[in-house]
Amino acid sequence: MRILLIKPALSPVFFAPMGGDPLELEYLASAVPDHSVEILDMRIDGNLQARLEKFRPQLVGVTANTCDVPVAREVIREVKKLDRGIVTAVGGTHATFLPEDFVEPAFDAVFLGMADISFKDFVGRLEEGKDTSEVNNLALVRDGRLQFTEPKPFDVDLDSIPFPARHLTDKYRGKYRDLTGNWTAQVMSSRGCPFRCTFCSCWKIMDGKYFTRSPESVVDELASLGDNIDSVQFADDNTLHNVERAHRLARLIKERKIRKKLSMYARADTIARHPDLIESLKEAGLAYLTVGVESFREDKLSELNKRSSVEMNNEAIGVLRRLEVGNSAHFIVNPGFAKDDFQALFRYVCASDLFQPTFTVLTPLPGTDLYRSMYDRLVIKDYAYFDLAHAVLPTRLSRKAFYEQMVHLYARTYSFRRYFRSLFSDLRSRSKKRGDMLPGRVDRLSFIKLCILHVVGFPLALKMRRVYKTEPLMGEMPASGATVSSPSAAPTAHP
Ligand code: B12
Ligand code: SF4
Repeated sequence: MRILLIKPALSPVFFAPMGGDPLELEYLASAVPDHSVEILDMRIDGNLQARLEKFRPQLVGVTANTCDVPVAREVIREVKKLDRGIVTAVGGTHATFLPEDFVEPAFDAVFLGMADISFKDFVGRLEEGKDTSEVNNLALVRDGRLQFTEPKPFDVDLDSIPFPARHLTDKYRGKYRDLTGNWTAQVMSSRGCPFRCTFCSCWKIMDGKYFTRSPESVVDELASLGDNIDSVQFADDNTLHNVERAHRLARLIKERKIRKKLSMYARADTIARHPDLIESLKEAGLAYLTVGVESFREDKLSELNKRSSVEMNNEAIGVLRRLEVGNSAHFIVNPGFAKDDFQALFRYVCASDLFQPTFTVLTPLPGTDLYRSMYDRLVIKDYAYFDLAHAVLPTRLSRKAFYEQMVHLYARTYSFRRYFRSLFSDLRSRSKKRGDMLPGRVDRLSFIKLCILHVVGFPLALKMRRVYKTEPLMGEMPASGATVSSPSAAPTAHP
């Protein structure tokens, strides 16, 4: 069977830069090795028509996060327009939580949750001309409604899943770069997370369970990556939760002399409690840790059910600084922020010597507890805006002032003034030759990179400053026509 798997283009309102390779599609392709599969990454190659005409697929699948939904729907409509006989499918986070958003004639099947097994079964049955309603974890679009198949909880040994079919995206590899320009690959070493943060859908996708691969299997995969790949991003929700496993992973990477720049997600409490683990990972190539600091206020951390504390966050930041591990602290900006809150956040960033923080806007993503509790307060219901950069909830400041504060926060955080100040204080501390001298700011960007960031960031800042003018606030028709479904109407992936 000829199968085309599509990563949709970024929506025109999206702010963040393009990420890495479409790991979900590489995994799906590896689940059906006996079929002819192609991957079209429309973030890079927009010529869908040409690919459809050349490859003549019998099955087309598209993946979609919530912010991709409007574009993904357009893609599938175009496919069906060309040939109604092509079977179409959608999967990914959004499909898992709100499958009813794909009830339209262009879609044939919606995949719920992890699809490593269900996709293989689906393709097998299609090939044999059998009814696909026997396949688990599907919502089939029939006669304008969803027909759910038997749900089956994910209980797969991750080591038994074949490595992702990366050869299918090799043609794009030069475009998959990390923030410092290295060629990257994504590697999944675990799925799910045992924590229960209210704003996060990761734990919901896996029904609250945490699955891990053995360090041996992960290291085998790392070793299989070509020399052209310098950097590896762990596409996990919580890479280091099992500390013993993480220690073993670090040991094996060193033993097998694998030299890649590694970047991972980690919780602050794990970093604070296990500095020895971070040290060992650093020796193994850990170059960058993304840390969910989320807030500088205790009450907000507990509101988000983060099960961490400001003290823990501070300790983690201290560990990373002492061990000289590059990091990005993630903060959540609440749409209810007043000017003072923005200022307090900036002061915390400065006091903690954070040089590459990321600020995202609190967004009720489908599937999260927040979505259920905040649904009625949404002021933007166009999915394209669920990219964590737009405020889809009401802002306390005027919307113009809110985005100005966001731009201001980024501008001050990444300012030349901060750069030179910290450089100067490093030099001063060095010249004093103090015995307890702290290492320099490891996450401080080089001057050249900071200049590039300013050049790239300038148009983005302008766009953000003006975004309030074009936002589809409630009461107006969203441009994309793909709007939020109510949580009560939403069947869960595993009812
Ligand atoms: C790594 C990662 C990234 C990477 C790249 C991911 C990629 N592959 O391109 C980067 C850093 C670039 C990224 C960016 C973003 N991300 Co992200 N990311 C993740 C993370 C941690 C892992 C994703 C992953 O690769 N998992 C491993 C693969 C194998 O699993 P999978 O993606 O679930 O795919 C399986 C199934 O879903 C299914 N499936 C998926 N697609 C399809 C398609 C078909 C046809 C079929 C049959 C099946 C199927 O089969 C796959 C194999 O079992 C997830 C968390 C999570 N648990 O999903 C968040 C997550 C997906 N990201 C999220 C968000 C919000 C974003 C951003 C908007 C953040 C931002 N502002 O930059 C952007 C969106 C970019 C975009 N336009 O799509 C949210 C999405 C929530 C939502 N409802 O939209 C998640 C769930 C995290 C969260 N906060 O809850 N992300
Ligand atoms: S935010 Fe992080 S710690 Fe919290 S549930 Fe999601 S992945 Fe786990």
